[in-house]
Amino acid sequence: MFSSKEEFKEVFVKNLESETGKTKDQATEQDAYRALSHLVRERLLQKWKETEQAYQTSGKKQVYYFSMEFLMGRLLGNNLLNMGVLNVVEEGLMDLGLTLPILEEKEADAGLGNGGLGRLAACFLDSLASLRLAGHGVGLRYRNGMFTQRFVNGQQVELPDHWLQDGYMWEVRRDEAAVEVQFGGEIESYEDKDGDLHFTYKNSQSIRAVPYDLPVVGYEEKSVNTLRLWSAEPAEEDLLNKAQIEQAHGNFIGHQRDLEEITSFLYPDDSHEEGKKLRLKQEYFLVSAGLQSIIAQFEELDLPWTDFSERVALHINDTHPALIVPELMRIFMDVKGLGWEEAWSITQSSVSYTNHTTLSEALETWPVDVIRTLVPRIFMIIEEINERFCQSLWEQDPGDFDRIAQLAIIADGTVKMAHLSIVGSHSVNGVARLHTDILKKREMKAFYEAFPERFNNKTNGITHRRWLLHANPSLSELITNTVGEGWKRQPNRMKELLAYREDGTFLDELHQIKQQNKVNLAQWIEKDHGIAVNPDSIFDVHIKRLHGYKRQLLNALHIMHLYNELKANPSKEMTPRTFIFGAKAAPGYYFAKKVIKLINTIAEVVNHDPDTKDTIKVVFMEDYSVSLAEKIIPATNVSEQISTASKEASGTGNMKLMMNGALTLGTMDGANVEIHEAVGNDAIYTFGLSSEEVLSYYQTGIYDAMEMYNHDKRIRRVVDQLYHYSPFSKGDTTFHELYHALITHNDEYFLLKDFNSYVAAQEEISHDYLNQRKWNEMSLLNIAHSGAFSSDYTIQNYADDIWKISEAKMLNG
Ligand code: 26V
Repeated sequence: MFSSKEEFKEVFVKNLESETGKTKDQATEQDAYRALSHLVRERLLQKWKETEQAYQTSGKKQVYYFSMEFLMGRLLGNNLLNMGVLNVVEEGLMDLGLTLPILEEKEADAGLGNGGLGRLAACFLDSLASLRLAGHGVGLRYRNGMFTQRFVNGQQVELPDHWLQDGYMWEVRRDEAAVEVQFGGEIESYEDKDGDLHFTYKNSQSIRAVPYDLPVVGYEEKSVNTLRLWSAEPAEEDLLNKAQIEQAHGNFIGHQRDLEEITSFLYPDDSHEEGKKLRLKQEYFLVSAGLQSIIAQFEELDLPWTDFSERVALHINDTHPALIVPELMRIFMDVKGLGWEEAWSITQSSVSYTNHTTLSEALETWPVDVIRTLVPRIFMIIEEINERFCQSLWEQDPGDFDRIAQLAIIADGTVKMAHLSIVGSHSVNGVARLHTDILKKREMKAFYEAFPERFNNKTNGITHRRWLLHANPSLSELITNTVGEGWKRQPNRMKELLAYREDGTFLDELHQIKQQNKVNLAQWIEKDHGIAVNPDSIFDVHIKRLHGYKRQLLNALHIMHLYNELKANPSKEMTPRTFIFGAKAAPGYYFAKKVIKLINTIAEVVNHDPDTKDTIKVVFMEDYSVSLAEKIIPATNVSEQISTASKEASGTGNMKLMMNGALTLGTMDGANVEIHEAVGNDAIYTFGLSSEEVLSYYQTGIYDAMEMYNHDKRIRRVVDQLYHYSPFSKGDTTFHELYHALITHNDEYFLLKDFNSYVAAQEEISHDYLNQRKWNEMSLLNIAHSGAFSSDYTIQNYADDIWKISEAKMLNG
């Protein structure tokens, strides 16, 4: 579109003026953002169409990644980058007195996800498009994304996220592709003249599902894939039958609102199963609408149903879209007239499933009654799947009732969504080596023994385009100047940087870049939070959802400990630190909210105490999001990945921070294990119990938190500061729950057990940081080895092993 800066400027100004009716100088930054996005969007439309045609005509298999969450963040900057026009645009805008980053800030951050699972889905879309793989996202267009977080009095307050308020530039509504989804009612069956049973709905409620498509631009604009987000609206026939509805429901508007409610908000808790009917409605709505449109597309090819799984792969991101299995069966049997056996074989060979957590409280189960009333036909099919599955287990092992009870899909009046997902698919994967091992050896052992060939590992990854090229342009430039352009397409080639590990000039440059990023973040913190932080201090960063197992409280206890040490001896030598937090707590997660309050309280105390304020600073950044992460990560020295071993399935923030030259301070959990292996023992700080030890403590129940408290003065001091009078509690009972979690409830996440080894690792960091040469070298090792964690490799592995898809050739080269 813009082969030169001058051309860009001309088109841009013309666009801006004709769109707004203002002169260039009258236009606001918001106007400029919109005009620029419009230009980009126009150009994309063409490429998008070409990609779609190429996929259809090439006869290649297409993957549909079903996910309740896509945490996309902002798109303008990334689109410009992937289209290869970032520099031209940036320079052109500069000539016009505008700065691209400021315009980028005008875009709403599409926060349609909670955390790791949703952001992973977004990284995967970026990799699919960049590898020219025909893979698309299928999700929901929540009118309210992840809530906006504010702190009032140090406490989290949630505000709705009206991200669509000013209109969203990147979506295209596709009325022509709308479908209807049925809920409730009764099922009637009848036999046809051949004696075949048929099922029809009576009195069901029909809801219109309208897709909004977002273009997903691949690097160098090789292909433009699609993220299709479904929105719930009243069905057309409802509008025609207004009078009848008024009679039946009393209130037409209210009834319409009920229907639209399905896509009104994202459930904001990713750690506790909610069990709300509306959530199940969302899940079925996603699955049914998504499948209907995929099947309609397949039918355009005029192929026999037996070819379905050669043309279509359906992936379920965690169990949330698990109803894909019975819904596909329903469509094949009730609508397309296939028999059970055939429908089942196609279903199983099309569907694959990723597990993202072993936390039992997050595993989905639905009461039988809820499913039966909401989607009666689906429930019948689940029952039949269960029946046949249990029968097959019996045939394999007659008389082993225990095994059947353990593996059954329906048990104790609930449907186990993980079991349904495993039984209905041909592939089950975990998201890091350790996680997959735990699934095989423990959580899903019986399933693994029954179907070993289904289980495989796919360690998570992150897109180096957003998290390095876009978020950290100066580091990217240094890498390119040092090893050439190759790493952009083959991120593993960042390893070529290893040749510079003893090159003083290179290490200095690396240091300068980190330093400048820290200065930039410090300015942001000062502006946004009114806190002055020292860019020469260690930037120690803990950014992720707030959860007991992620142990933000352990970090907080360590800061309290440092405070105590400094107060006892104000002249104590201590490397200055800035502790930076970003985290949202689920609105109903009482403990997590208390941890936020505690950290904000600690910040108040240490940031103002004359004995500590020049050595330690604490900043809890409000409203953590994708775009905030992009600001923090390039400026980080220490990456806190301190989950209780065995609990964090993978983690992906660990990879983003590593890629930007931070050193990991972590437990041997999730993908930390693989990061440790990649960088070697000397460029990472590990501490704490191993996953084996943790799991064995849970089994034996011999851990005694009270003993840790009784026998360790430092531990007792910080724990007591939560309960008794202290600068933090001020004699209040605010933090009593935290004390109880640690002592009365025996410290479920082993904070006290790991406290000393954590403090020791932190001391080592403080010591090592003083040797800047050594630190920079370790930082380099992390960057150099981070390419292995690009989601391009992860996606290539999914494509080869699970989906069996290969690169599509575009029409025009
Ligand atoms: C559960 C629920 C329960 C019902 C309400 C909404 C909701 C939303 C999400 C979840 C599942 C959360 C599982 C999850 O996010 N796992 C994370 O997945 C990351 C990507 O694989 C991984 O890096 C993290 O370690 C893992 O915790």
